[in-house]
Amino acid sequence: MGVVLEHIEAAKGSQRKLLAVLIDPDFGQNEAVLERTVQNACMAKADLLFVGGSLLTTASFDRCVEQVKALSDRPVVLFPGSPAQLSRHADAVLFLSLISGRNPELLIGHHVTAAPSIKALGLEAIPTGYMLVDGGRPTTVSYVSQTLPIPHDKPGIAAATALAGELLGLRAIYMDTGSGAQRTVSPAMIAAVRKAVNVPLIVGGGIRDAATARALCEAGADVLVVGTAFEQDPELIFAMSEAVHG
Ligand code: 1GP
Repeated sequence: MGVVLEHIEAAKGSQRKLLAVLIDPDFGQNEAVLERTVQNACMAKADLLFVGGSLLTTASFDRCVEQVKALSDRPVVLFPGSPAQLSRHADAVLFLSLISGRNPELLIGHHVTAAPSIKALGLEAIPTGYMLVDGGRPTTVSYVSQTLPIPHDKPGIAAATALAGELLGLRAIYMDTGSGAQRTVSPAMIAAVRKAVNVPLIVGGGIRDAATARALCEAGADVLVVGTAFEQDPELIFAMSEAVHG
C-alpha cells in the first residue's frame, strides 16, 4: 500500500477526520490566490491537497501541481478529470472509476490510457470508486461524464453501488455532488454507505460551512473535499479545518 492511502486508512482507524482542499488548476492560474489558498491550507492543518477538475481550460496543469507541491508540506493528490491530468510532482493519484455511471470510458477506458504513464511517473495510484450523486442541478462533471447521478434520496442505490466497488477491490469510495453543487450528499446517504463498506469514504460537492462539514463527518465521511467555498473565501479553511478535526 502507498503512503497516502496508508495515511488515510490510519486516520480512519483512529477516527480522525481529514480535510482535503481542492485546487482547480484553472483557478490556480491566479498565482497570488493559489499561494494564499495553499498557505492557508498548510497553516490551518488541512490534511491533503487535491488538484484536478472535470474540464480544464488551462494548458499548464503540470506547472500548477508543481507550484502546489513547492508551496506545501501536505500530500498532493491528483483528482483527474482525464488521463491528461497527471504530473510527476504529485504524491498520489485517485485512480477513479465512475461506478455510479455506465460510461465504459470512465469505468475502464481512461484507465488503460493512463496506466503506463502512472507507472512511469512513479505515482501512487489509489483505486477509488467515484459516485456522482444528484446535487440539485447539472454540474460540469455530470455534463462532461455524460452520466446520470444517483438520486439524492436513494441511499440504498448508493450503498449497493459502493459495496459493489468494495467487492471489486476498490480501496476508497468518493461520493460527490460535483463542484459548486446546490446541495451536499445527504447525511442519510453517507450513513447508509458507511454501514455498507469498510473502505475510507471521501465526500465532496457543495460543502460551504463548518456546521455542514461537521454533520457529514458525523454521518460517516472520513475525508471531506472542499473547493469552491475556499475559492470564494480562502480564510474559511481555518473554520472548516477546526470543524472537521473536531
Ligand atoms: C468537486 O468534491 C469536489 O468534485 C468539491 O466540490 O467545489 O463544491 O467544494 P466544491
